Amino acid sequence: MKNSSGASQGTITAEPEPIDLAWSTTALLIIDMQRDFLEPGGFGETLGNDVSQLARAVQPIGAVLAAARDIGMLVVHTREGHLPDLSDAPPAKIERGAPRSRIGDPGPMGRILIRGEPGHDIISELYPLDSEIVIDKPGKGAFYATEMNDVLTKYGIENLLVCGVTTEVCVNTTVREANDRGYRCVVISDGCASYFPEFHEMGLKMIKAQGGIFGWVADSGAVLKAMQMETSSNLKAGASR
Ligand code: TIU
Repeated sequence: MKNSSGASQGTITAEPEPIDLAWSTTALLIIDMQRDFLEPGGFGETLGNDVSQLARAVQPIGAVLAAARDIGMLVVHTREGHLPDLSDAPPAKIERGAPRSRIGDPGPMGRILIRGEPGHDIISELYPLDSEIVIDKPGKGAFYATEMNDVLTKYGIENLLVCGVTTEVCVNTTVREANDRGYRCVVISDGCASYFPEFHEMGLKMIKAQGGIFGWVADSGAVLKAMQMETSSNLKAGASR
């Protein structure tokens, strides 16, 4: 479907209300789908979590990622992690709690939450293409101490389809940062997961409450339905990237 200015767009059935998005100004933002959070022996497990709770988000994200690739939508992946010398890791983060291993300690997937280590990498099912953008972030929010805003501005992005892990930590922090910077965020409910199912539910409710105080929430089926009304030629023919 084309909007009045000729750009291809779709309407996503979302809460608190449907939202119309022009695909050329929309990016798919996949937060921290890293082995360190989803696989045994990584950062998530050292914090005492059951990492199997996050597996449910993989298939829905994979489906939306395939559709985004098909219509030529900008795809941005993020990874939480730190430099090998830990110079970007605040002591207050390293020292937090009583984990079995701390950030930078050796583990079965290399040093915990350190850039370049096997555990820091994105899971194979959602591995970025060379043409896609990967942003490394030291914090929970994807805008803090990263090039995120510059990259999105360069590509003319105004809207974000947001998914990844965990719902109430890095997804929520990033959506709040994005919302304050003027982006419309649609969070893909089944494309997010938490180690705590109740936090997942509340994390989504916090986003869509009060008329969508931080953004919109839609499931992957609704997002796919809106995207698949596009033919790949529609967007690719008009795409400048
Ligand atoms: N611990 C937890 O739930 N999450 C994080 O530490 N990082 C992200 O959410 N990516």
